[in-house]
Amino acid sequence: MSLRNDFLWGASTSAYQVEGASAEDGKGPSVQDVKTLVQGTADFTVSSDHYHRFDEDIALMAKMGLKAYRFSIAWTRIYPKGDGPVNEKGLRHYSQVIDTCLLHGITPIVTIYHFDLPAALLDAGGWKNRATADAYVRYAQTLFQRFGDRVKYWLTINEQNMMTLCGNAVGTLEEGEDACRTLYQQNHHMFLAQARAMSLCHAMVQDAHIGPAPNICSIYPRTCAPEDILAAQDFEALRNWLYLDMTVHGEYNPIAWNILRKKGIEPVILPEDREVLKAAKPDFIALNYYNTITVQAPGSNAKQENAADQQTGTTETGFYEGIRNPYLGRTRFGWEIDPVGFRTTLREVYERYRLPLLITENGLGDEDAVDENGEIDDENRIAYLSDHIVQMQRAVEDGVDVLGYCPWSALDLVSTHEGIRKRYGFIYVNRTDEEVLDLRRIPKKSFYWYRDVIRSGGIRK
Ligand code: BGP
Repeated sequence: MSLRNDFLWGASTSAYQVEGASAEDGKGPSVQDVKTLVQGTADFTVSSDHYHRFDEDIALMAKMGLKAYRFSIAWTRIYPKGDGPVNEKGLRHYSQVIDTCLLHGITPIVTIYHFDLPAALLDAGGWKNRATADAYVRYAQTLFQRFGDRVKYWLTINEQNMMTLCGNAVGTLEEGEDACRTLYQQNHHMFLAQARAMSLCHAMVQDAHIGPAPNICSIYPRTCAPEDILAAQDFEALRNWLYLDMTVHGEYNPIAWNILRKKGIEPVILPEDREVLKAAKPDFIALNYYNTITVQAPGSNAKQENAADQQTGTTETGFYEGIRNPYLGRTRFGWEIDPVGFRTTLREVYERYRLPLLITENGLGDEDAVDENGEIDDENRIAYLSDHIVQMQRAVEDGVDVLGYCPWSALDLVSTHEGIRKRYGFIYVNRTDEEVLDLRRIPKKSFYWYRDVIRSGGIRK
């Protein structure tokens, strides 16, 4: 094993999924607070109450041995309407969170924007409006100004590719005939916002490291039929390389662009955009990995996958059709499990861009239960994470430079569209989708297991 000495063993959360206090201390509503919830799932008013309990939670993370904590800042705590007057109470809160991390020797890794666009900006047109990119840049500038002395790792936008490909799952899809074209225009404005934030961060923050945080995975062809290979290439261009080519090289991926053009949904680019996009350079690539995806050429015989969330639902008529991979098992919530695919993904991304990689999400959503001894025996999660860590280590042995591993999630939180029934944490939070209960924290078996992995610097296998 040759992980770096300063390897960032960590864990992740995002603001709306963990904090609660959704209208406290001046916070404005975000799209997550106003969206229509999937029936039977908790809303985000209390979530895991991390807003009030961050002290206790970060102390537990320290007990687990975390070297890093990846969390997001709620845009609407800093700018309740997305733009306009700043909310000092929101800034004070995150300043305390950052100081608490540092007190425990935990490196804060801050996501600037994780699925929670201010509702006021949505009302004004959301990301399809260029002014949203200006508001994002002002917001990012405030964060760099206030926290840049203490935060050295920044993530621009969480899963921009999923907001574009699965707008229905994360609340960015607009209804109407032009929905697809709008999505790619929104996407273009997010590219501009990200590029400007990266350049600004380098100008304002000493020793800054900033990068994107898309959801990236290897795409498998169903067979070695050349048509299936083409289908897989089309999908990986549209899902992976469109985002990373733009972030790293400031250019649209040609294959992806051609798909957009053929579908008549390519965005409008202004002449001045090119310079902005070219000027920005990330220091690393952060990526979220849950599983690989398998596709076949359009019109093949195998049954298509029709589910639609960020890890499934992968059909683009005329280009590729998502199918089930018969070689892989699945989680209780239907996501395929592919640790070796984690290794192939890391190799592909590193070979292509030669930038250090930071894993910002990976994990198992499961229905954990407290047993009669008051303990949570989450063996499935331990097996999932263990297999993925081993494959990450193999990727490092293969020559991939990995900065750190921050699985999802540090503690239980409300899933984006499947409620708190779908748990991911190392720390159990005592609540259900129906009842808030006492929100007591209980370290799961995986908590102690991960602590030991961190202590021994990885897994020897
Ligand atoms: C990623 C998101 C996270 C989180 C995770 C698990 O796409 O960045 O916010 O939600 O997926 O997904 P889910 O909650 O749908 O199970």
